[in-house]
Amino acid sequence: MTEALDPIRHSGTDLVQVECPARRPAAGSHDTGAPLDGVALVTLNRPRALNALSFALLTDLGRVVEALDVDPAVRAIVITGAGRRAFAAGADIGELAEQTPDSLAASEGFRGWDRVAAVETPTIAAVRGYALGGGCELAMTCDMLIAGSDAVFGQPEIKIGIIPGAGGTQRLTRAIGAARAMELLLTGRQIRADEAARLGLVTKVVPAEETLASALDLAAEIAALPAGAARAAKAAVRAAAELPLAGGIVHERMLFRERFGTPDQAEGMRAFVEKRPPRWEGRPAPAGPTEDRPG
Ligand code: CO8
Repeated sequence: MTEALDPIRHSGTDLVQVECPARRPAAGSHDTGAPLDGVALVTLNRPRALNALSFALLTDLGRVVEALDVDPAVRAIVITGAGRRAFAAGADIGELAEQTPDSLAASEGFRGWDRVAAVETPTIAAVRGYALGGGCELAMTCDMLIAGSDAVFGQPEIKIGIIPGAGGTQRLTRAIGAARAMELLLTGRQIRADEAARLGLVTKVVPAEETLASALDLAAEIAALPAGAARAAKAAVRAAAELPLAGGIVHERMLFRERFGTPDQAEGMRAFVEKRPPRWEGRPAPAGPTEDRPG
């Protein structure tokens, strides 16, 4: 079970709220359903500024996801935005306007996206409304992306004289291909959920009101499976974006071998042979870096 006294893991901060375990919103009402075992919900909480990602919010977000990542009771993390209008409308432009090349180089602000990217626990973005600039970059940093039918994605930085600076040029290109990414990055054009789905940017599109419930359902499905295998699958897919094919296959083989001898591998295969449901162990301690792991 989770440690009841850790405020970061269980309620977050003013800017980044945490519900752990998350509760699934009941369809058509404001009531909440039963707690979802193993699922944490992280909510970006600046709805009046369309959840613009200030440096303070990004710092809190990094602290929160890192705390959840080492909580053995957390096996999937959903990130969403407060309110219906936005996941996040980008980095806080008021703050960005004050920056210089030197201040940005010294800033910890960039690390918010990197800290989300670095967690080993599977992450899911639940996007309603605007996911623009750094908000789109944050959604793309997650492993899966559930878009409400009202979601709007884009990298509009060119319209304010800059370019994406939190991975947008790289992750958008990997997600939808260079020619399509170029058009979106060089025009700043916003796209709606259905186009984002056609381009392969999102996992699936759902009716707007069902966005969070759908993301939580996906998280609960993943959290019910063996956590070590889920982390290994995530690490292997992530390696595909960073390694040449031959290196990626070597990495996958190493992660595959590591599963053997784990309690979950033994239990999963024994349960199959005995024709009964498996009983999964708790999550193993997060693995430290090894020479075989990329980056
Ligand atoms: N930053 C700060 N405040 C914002 C932002 C933002 N990105 N987006 C919206 N807001 C605020 C508005 O200022 C407004 O506040 P107020 O009510 O006090 O005036 C409030 O949110 C509501 O916004 P609007 O009135 O503009 O609402 P509209 O429905 O008219 O428009 C839009 C919605 C289209 C989303 C519009 O707000 C908009 O264009 N926002 C900016 C989108 C944008 O350009 N995003 C990219 C920002 S740059 C970036 O993200 C770079 C990331 C990498 C940098 C890494 C640095 C560490």
